[in-house]
Amino acid sequence: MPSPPSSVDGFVREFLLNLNFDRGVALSASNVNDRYFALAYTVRDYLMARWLEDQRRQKATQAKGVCYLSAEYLLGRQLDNNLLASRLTDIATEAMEACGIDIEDLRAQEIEPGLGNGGLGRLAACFIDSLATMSVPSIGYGIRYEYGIFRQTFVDGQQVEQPDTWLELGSPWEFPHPESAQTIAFGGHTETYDDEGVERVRWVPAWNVKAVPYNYMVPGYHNGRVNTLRLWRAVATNAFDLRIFNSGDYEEAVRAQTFAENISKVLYPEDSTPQGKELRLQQQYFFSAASIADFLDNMLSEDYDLHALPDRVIFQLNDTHPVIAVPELMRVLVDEKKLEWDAAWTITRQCFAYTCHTLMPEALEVWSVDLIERLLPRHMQIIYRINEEFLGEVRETFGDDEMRIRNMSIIGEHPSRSVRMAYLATVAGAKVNGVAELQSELLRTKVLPDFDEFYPGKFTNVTNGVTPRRFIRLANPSLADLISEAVGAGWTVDLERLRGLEPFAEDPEFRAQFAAVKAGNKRALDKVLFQRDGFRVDDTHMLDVMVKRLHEYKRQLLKVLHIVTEYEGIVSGRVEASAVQPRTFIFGAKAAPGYAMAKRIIHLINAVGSVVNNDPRVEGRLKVLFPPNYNVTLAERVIPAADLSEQISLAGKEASGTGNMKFALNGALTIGTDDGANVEIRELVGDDNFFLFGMSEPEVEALWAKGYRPADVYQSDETLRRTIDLIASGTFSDGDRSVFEPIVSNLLYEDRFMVLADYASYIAEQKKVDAAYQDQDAWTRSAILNVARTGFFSSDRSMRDYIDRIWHTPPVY
Ligand code: 26Q
Repeated sequence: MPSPPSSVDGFVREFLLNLNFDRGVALSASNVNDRYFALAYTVRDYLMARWLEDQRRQKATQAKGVCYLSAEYLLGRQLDNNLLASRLTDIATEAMEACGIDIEDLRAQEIEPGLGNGGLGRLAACFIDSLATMSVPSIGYGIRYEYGIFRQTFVDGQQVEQPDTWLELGSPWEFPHPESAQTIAFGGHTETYDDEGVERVRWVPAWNVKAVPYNYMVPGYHNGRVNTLRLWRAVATNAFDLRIFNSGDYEEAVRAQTFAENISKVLYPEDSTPQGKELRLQQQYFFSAASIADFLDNMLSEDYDLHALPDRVIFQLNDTHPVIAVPELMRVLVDEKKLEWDAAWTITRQCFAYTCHTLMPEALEVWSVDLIERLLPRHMQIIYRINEEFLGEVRETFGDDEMRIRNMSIIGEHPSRSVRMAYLATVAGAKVNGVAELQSELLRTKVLPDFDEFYPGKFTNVTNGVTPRRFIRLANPSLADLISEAVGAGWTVDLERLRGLEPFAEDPEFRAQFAAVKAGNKRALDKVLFQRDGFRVDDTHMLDVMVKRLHEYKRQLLKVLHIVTEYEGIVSGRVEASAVQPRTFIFGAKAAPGYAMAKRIIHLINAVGSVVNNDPRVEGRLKVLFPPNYNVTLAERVIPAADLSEQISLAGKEASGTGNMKFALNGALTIGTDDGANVEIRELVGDDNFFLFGMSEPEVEALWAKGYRPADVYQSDETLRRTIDLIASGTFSDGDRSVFEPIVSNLLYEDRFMVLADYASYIAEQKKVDAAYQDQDAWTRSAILNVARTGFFSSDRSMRDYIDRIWHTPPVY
């Protein structure tokens, strides 16, 4: 076992051993990938003793812990994070230098594991970082997709998806454990049998797959803890191999193998309006069942009394994706462990809690009864019984109010029979939480009001957070140093200490330093984007950034209208170019491959960019950059350089947002609606340090009720008319009016997300942004106050809230 990190020499020695004995190459013959692997192995080696110790301890203490069940983990690169956590950054840098290697080249070699779509997956990654840092007994369970979120490219301004081959060269961070595989069954039928006088049900499945765990280290920050992230990979069971020999039908056997391994092959790139695809349900059950079995088999002491399971574990459901774990635990307890139904249900309903990440009804998952019956016949029976008993209780409380019964039923009838997964999660969960105050309130009062009435106290809020280790310390090292000089280094694990920066906002010297950090980050971004995409970033420009998945509700279109308005103003001669505050607009956004309107909007952004960036009349004033393939790695470069953070969703649609928090913590000011966590950001930073615009959620409701006619807005606003007309004219599509016609007519005649209704208010607020930016010193003061006052948004605080309100799993030191 390597000794703790002590010397550069020791590190060099370990590194060379790994290079020679694990990679099988000499330093002189090694390529950058060999060196990256050897460095990663060296870091791993230093973490290993603590990891083994923590795995032993989680079992030995039998303290209550969290199993975080998530179909997605958007981890980002591991090397830097693990160096930081283990205090090895400096030693490793010097050691590489001693070997004649620039560690920067090795960092660049890592392909981030993009095993998530966006906010929800990144949140899971922040949470496991915080749990490790806070010494909370916990394990993350998920899926080891062979292909993560697609790599986005642009061809003629349109999104083209490429497979994400992140495992092509292997990953040094994973530890496969085929010997600990679980067998996961599917299909078949159920039958009843007599078990010494007790009637029981037996599930006779038709096929199965092996779930092989791949473990990842999750090191806490400077605390010597190393938790585990366990991701499951699907492989064919031996049954498939046997078939090869027995039947001689080789092709069929190979087909069956492919079929099994498809389950963990690819991440579904949709992050809303689930399509009800069978493979997706297979993925959900696959990882949920494997995780439950793994916990029961490996984490409990021998002869554990299952009635006490709620004292040992809470399974946190990250959205409804793992909800099938609920009937699975029931099946295991009743059919396999032979507990009474009532006892099993009492246990189960204390062992789960559910986090809801949306407010949009169309995003709530439902699965057809037929599909569940075919794939998981026993689970369907269990769901029916849960529903029957639940509706029985509802009748006892509310009487035979059939309307209400139908509305609350876990099984929906229209348009066809389906299981409402959010209802199942709400019935089974000890607690149900939203991810920001506003969303939790709307969830309780508007989306699930009957359930709130039936289960008083079940609904709660835990506002999201982000890890300051990755999103400040690693992403913004110069800001991190400046903060540490001012308030000491403790903020990394106690983010409320950023409050100590408040007085520094009044210090001209500190403001100058802070401004210099921002300018430096812009230059660093310039370097990255030039290398990556050939883009240039001018550090005298205001950097106005909108990075997030492409969704109509997030309203990237509103941002486009603003840019086109600015552009039209100048080229029409009504606005003097020299009077315009130079701005660079940066977008980052992936669209779900099947989301046609989202893809059109991407096309429009690129089209506007290419016209604006090539028009000498706006040169030096307006620039639009849309680097393809926005991911965690790019986020870490873009966010620290931003001046203005665009959080402009229609009020009542964005559950929380987490990018909004990352920007504020890195000293960008927000222009935003009263939506999601923006509300809490504004309360904390103060109205003077936040650019609010647009309708509130009640105003949105009122406008719908009154009747919303976007064409009327268009008619009555001259600036808006010029802007839309310019898009409609074909200016951004080589004169071809048809290209963006669907966008224009959608805006004029439908506009579900009320882009036009908020347009005037947005433009007016952007004028205030321009004016505010003229006074650089005042802007910087505001930026510092944003950093100082947003310590609340550490995911460490989110974890404390989960522990206090839901989990009751204190740290174990
Ligand atoms: C479900 C079924 C089938 C296929 C795909 C899906 C699916 C996958 C991902 C549905 C939703 C997602 C992701 C949702 C998501 O990222 N939501 C965001 O979660 C963030 C963390 O709480 C919030 O900050 C955002 O407001 C919310 O949009």
